[in-house]
Amino acid sequence: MSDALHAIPNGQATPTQAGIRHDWSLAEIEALFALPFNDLLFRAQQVHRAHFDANAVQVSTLLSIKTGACPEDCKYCPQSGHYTTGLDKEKLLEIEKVVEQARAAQEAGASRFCMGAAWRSPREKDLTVVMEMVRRVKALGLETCMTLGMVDANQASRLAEAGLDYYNHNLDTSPEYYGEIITTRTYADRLATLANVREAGMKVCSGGILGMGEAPRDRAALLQQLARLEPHPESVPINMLVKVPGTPLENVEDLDPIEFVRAIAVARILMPASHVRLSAGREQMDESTQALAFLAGANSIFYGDKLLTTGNPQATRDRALFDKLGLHPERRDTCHDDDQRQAALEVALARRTSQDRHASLAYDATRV
Ligand code: SAM
Ligand code: DTB
Ligand code: SF4
Repeated sequence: MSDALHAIPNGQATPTQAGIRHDWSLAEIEALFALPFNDLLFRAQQVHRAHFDANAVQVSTLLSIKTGACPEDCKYCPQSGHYTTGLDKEKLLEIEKVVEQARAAQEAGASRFCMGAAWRSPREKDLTVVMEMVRRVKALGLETCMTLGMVDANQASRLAEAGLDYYNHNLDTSPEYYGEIITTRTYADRLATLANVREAGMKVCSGGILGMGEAPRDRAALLQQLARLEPHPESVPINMLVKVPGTPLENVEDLDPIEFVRAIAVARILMPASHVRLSAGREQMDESTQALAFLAGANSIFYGDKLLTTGNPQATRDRALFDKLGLHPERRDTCHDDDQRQAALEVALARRTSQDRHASLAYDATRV
């Protein structure tokens, strides 16, 4: 076994728009969940193979760039200042430290570096620092992702202009169950941030958490909301709740792993061309469940022994799992990505220029 994950050409089919829908009804989604497991996985495999190399897995590494003391009250989160979880809070990391960690992740085989901050939303002085982090990490040749809480249109544009490829902001659960989990920001706030990210020309990473005591219908409704986003998020992280002592959800009942795999399969069918990430919770999952999740269409993971504040399988264990399953890391398709990104940025820029023009016309008109 080698020391790092090495990407090899994966022969990935170009994702097509054929069969992409945004109008799945709850009844249709619940009917997918109700299929016999083998039929559901067969269908998910067919969709997966029509859009991707079924043995290629995108590999991202996470770093918490600002930890703890968050003003939000997300009941699952060890970083919320509302709960006592024994976490050492930290200020925003120095840029050099972030670059050092990004280089290490790249050497270990990651193609994307995701930086997370425990903020409700970034403050002005923080934004200029994280923009520099983006520039420096991108200069290493890594894809960049950030999750910094809510962003308005201006903040999203500035992150995009700094070169940020992906912005992660999760819907977390269904609109109906949401109020049981978070009271300090609304579902509509989350959708507004996702719209700002999209408008700015960045790729969207959005998913949720399962195993928070939600009903089966909530899992279906979460996936319905994600599939309603147009276009679909390029990246859909499906997290299994990591139960952290001190959080209100520390004793919630475990979700059956088969139900979790079903949700991955349904996400794959609803969002055929998106990367579905088998996200948090892998450390607590056995290899068979992870293998089933890959079979159900998961094609992305977090790699490296830490998520933001909790553990993730050791890189050596993941390399052994990839070897055992014959999986390989997906190679970053730089040219394709950069072309797409450039086109999206140009559209966003043109839209902003036209909005600015309208704004100044309106202003002039009122002065006359
Ligand atoms: N503070 C920012 C925000 O929430 O918008 C970004 C960081 S936050 C930790 C990113 C995501 O991590 C959350 O939206 C949630 O989906 C996930 N997450 C947090 N704690 C988790 C846990 N204990 N188990 C699984 N996922 C978790
Ligand atoms: C996502 O959906 N999961 C990641 C990432 N996006 C930022 C975070 C998981 C956090 C798990 C708990 C922790 O380590 O603090
Ligand atoms: Fe704060 Fe994000 Fe944790 Fe919510 S999920 S408490 S916003 S760090």
